[in-house]
Amino acid sequence: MTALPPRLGARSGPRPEHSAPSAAGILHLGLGNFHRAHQAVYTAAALSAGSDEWGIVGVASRSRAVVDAMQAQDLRYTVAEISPTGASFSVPAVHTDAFVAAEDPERVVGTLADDRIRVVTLTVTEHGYSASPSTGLLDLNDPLIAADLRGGAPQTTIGQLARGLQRRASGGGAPITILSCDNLSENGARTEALVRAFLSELRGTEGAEALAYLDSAVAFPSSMVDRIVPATTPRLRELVATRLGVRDDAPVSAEPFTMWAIEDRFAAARPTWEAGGAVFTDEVGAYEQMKVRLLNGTHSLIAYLGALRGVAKISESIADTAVESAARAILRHEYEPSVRFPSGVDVRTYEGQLFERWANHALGHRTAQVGTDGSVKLRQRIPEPALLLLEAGSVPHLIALTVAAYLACIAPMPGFDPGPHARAMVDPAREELARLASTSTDGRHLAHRVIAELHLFGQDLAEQPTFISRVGELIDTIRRHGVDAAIRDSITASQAPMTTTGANR
Ligand code: CS2
Repeated sequence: MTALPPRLGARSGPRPEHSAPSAAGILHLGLGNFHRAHQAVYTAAALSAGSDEWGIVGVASRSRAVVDAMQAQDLRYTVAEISPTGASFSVPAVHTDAFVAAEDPERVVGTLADDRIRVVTLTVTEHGYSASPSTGLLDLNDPLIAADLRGGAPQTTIGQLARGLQRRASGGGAPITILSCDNLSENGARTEALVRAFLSELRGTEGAEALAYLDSAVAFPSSMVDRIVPATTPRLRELVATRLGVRDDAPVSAEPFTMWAIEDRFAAARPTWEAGGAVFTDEVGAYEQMKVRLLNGTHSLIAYLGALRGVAKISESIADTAVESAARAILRHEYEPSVRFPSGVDVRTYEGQLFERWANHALGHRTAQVGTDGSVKLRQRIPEPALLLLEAGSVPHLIALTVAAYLACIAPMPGFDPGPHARAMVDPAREELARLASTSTDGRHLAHRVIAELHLFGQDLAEQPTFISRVGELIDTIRRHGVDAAIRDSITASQAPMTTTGANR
């Protein structure tokens, strides 16, 4: 019998290349794979460069799995960088503690109020901000927000931030920076607006002290984060065991590409993340737009088309020439015209890198993962570029195809089977959308109810009948003639001379 490999820990496995943190200066909310392969890796580089007071207290929102594994491994885990030509491994050891917010929300508040914490980073996903999809404002109808406003230990991220800042304000109010690292446009300003909305809803003058503290000592810079990080698989655990000779129950894999653009507007000290290649810039808005539309928007299209074509992986989806043509068309004709590129970024080089990154077959990034939470992700990715084109008199056929393919996956009409990868997608709006699909007469009816009545993609797109009926037509093409017919139809239409939106007015 072969002996089991020892568990990864301070005494087994590769030694981190940086010094151990001497203190925790960062509280991180959202201890998922993305954080562990992104901010944690930049923080490891900062520690290597000598700033040892920047350890991270990592907080998982609900799940114990990563926290338990990290605690059993002296807070270590492996990052496997996977390219088509091979894998390389590192073991960041930047966390000083890890716990689960849902089990101990009071501890989140207490840690945020601790003066030694000077930066809070967030990767809680688009869904984690408790914003109404229709208005983008704090969703006061969300029962968890309502409960957090009533008091008691807060369960939502916005509630935790607001309650933590309230406690910090009353305890002397040392300056602090809240840094969103999620794929939302203007993520800093949006996080600030949501926290302020929460505090403003508190009874009487309860939120007044914290609001004044926000004015004087709290900064919410924006940041653009980028690295493709798949969910962990048993194969990754086996790869780590074989290559490093240790058992790691919480490894993460990631592509070689990584980028972090941060607005340099911190209220207090910050780690020297530039040691890991982070760019501090006043052009974060441009970086965000470029990334959220070109990478994420096109990623959604590739995921939904791939799932409907029956493929499990993003790399398999983009390997199909029809999907590749759809991706090229949406980039060139529908996303690029809406983007102001950051200085020094060459659009063709960036686009070339995107296709290489999506084609990384060794990474195993799944269509179901990218297709998950579409109701909140698409809201960030599609409305503005679609509206710009509609206002200029042309129809964004491939953005319409993205929405049609999304609805075909999540809200299939009776008699249409979108396949196993679509069924595996998780979405907070799935139940409601499925109910609408089951009682809609055809694709147009469904598109109308979702976009015009439910305002799933915001209020402005709700008033665009040409777009809505194009989405409806494409839903019907997908269910009657198949996804390939819908791809052909959208590409042909997007190449036709400018379509007028006369019917729109
Ligand atoms: C993806 C992103 O799941 C998704 O929707 O588009 O997670 C994407 O992989 C990252 O944003 C890349 O930085």
